[in-house]
Amino acid sequence: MAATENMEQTCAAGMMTLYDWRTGPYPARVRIALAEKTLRARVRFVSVNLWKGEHKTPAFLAKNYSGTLPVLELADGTLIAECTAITQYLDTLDGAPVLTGATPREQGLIHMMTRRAELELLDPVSVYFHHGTPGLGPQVELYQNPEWGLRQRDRAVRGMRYFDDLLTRQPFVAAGAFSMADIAVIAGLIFADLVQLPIPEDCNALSAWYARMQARPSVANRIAMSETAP
Ligand code: GTS
Repeated sequence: MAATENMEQTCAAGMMTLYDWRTGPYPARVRIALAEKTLRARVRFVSVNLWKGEHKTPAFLAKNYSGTLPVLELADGTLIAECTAITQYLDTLDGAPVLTGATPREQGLIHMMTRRAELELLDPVSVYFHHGTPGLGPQVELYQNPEWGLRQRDRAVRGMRYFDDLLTRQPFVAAGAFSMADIAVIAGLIFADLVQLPIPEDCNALSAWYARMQARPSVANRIAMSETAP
């Protein structure tokens, strides 16, 4: 047990590698978390070109079976995929700000709302991109179902309306402070913007919240962050 703890402390102190894509909405989730937690200096970025299908090569699939970005590689070679898992890992490396909740209640609410943001907004926009538009192009998109893509676009708009209603009653998506759940909704809106799916005009609370989120340095500087040397 002590040996495991020692090894974990050594890894936690070492340099990590983030396999990511500069403008990608899912990688943005980890970039925002890194900036919020001032951990950028602990990470080197390796770009995996989605448009060239580099995430579907055997070499990358060996790192992440799902063939998606981002993936965090720890100093000992441990590979952590999935934004939620990566954010949870980063959150436990140090103290404030806590992105995944300080109490059991906060943790429960933040995980629930993060998953809801994925299910009702971010993932539907992604499916719309891959199925309802040319997506990453014919070399990468080997199967497309446009009808499914368009249904998911509609689901994403419903999701925007859900979060709009929620944000008329509270300043953040879960609990009382900025969290991983806010980051997931931000990523959904970043992706929506990329595929030209605007927030409905009458969703004033969602638009106002997003304007506040975009003013956060972690969000505003997310693309440039990999160009600054650690
Ligand atoms: N559930 C995964 C997570 O949370 O990490 C989803 C990751 C995901 O879909 N990542 C996108 C991807 O790899 C990256 S990006 O589109 O945001 O840039 N997409 C490529 C593909 O072929 O699905």
